[in-house]
Amino acid sequence: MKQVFPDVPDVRFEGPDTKNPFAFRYYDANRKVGDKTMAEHLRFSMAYWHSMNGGGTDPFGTVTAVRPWDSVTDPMEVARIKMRGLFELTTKLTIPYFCFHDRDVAPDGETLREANRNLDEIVGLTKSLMEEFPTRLLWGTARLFFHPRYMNGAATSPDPTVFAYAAGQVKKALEVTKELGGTNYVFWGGREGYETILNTDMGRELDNMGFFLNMARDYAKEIGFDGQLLIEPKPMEPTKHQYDTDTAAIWGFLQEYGLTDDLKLNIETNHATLAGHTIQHELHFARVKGILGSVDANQGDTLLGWDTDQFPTDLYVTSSMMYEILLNGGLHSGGLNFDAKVRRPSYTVDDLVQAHIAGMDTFARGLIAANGMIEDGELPGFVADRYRGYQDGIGKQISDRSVTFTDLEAWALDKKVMHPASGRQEYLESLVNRFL
Ligand code: XUL
Ligand code: CO
Repeated sequence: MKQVFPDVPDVRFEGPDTKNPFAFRYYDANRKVGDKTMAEHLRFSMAYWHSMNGGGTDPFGTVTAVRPWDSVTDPMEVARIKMRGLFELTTKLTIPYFCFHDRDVAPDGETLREANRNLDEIVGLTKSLMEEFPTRLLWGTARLFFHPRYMNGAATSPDPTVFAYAAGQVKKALEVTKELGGTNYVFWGGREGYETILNTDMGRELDNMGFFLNMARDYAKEIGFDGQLLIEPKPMEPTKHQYDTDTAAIWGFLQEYGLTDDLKLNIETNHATLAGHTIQHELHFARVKGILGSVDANQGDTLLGWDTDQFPTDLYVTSSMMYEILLNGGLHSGGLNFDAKVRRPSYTVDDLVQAHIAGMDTFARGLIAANGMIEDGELPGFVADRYRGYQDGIGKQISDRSVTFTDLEAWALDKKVMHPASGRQEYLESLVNRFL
């Protein structure tokens, strides 16, 4: 069969000195870092919606991207070409996984039944492509934010007919994710939030969202889907406020609605930026609560208040991410999904390929740096040592929860000077720099 991207070469590791823009300088799939290979640590994934559907549009301008299917008019034929194109590109880039929303890969329909029929045809094609290519599904999801019916949210819509439709759509998306051997399934709230509190019954909306996710979890179990369910935080955009604001807000939500055993988090770098956190904060919080599932790897622009979804090229950021991921014992069934789009002026296929290479190399370097910090031991050792007071004396009693306020007052009443050890922030920041 004719290739969709015949001009894209196989991308391979050539080392830091290569001048070849279609080679990896740092990502060396089989190189061991610690106890695993780079490929085992990093588990990269391509996002169908950006890499196949992204055209470079913005609120001021139309499509700039030039793609092989531009002259094809039949939407089902375009869908077939793009899916084949995705398998080709991931294979040439040695990206082992991809992710998709239901409506990314096949045209919508007048009814849910019609949309499902279109989806089934493309799922059939995808299964046969999986026999021909090594690419596998990291996660599937449902697009519950694009169609006008979802203007007020899906599970949090004030309109129960929209809630019902969304449930039907997620049911099907879970089925096809299972059929394609998906390792995870993602819930991203999209418009689960509000534009104004003036028209919003927040209590009912949150309860409905909790019920919706309980039904989704139950249905996943009913059909024997053994992948991990993931929920993705984002504080705003497209709506003014989204309930899944950040990792900590979701942790509270999962506890209230009885979902902590079954849902973990898919954490996105740019969403952390929008929430006013570093991505390290978000990954760290999820790690200590045991809910770090997967990562949408991109980067935002700290000077802009929107979700720019840029390819990750900031070495400092990827190092801090890989530090948390290594301390988490890896991503397990999750991966690093490039939920990232090329800039509007980067309109060629070469730009798309080189953007993925840049992201993969930046994470490879981040992995090496983070592994260096952990093997060196000074940084994690400093943190452990900072809390050593909790190992004996009054600290041990506090750790054992064997004291009351009255006991602590009695202990403190006549103590004169309490001067904690230095936090040594500047020293630690320069320590991190040694590994970059
Ligand atoms: C939107 C976003 C989504 C989710 C999947 O900001 O990140 O693409 O990752 O719905
Ligand atoms: Co995302």
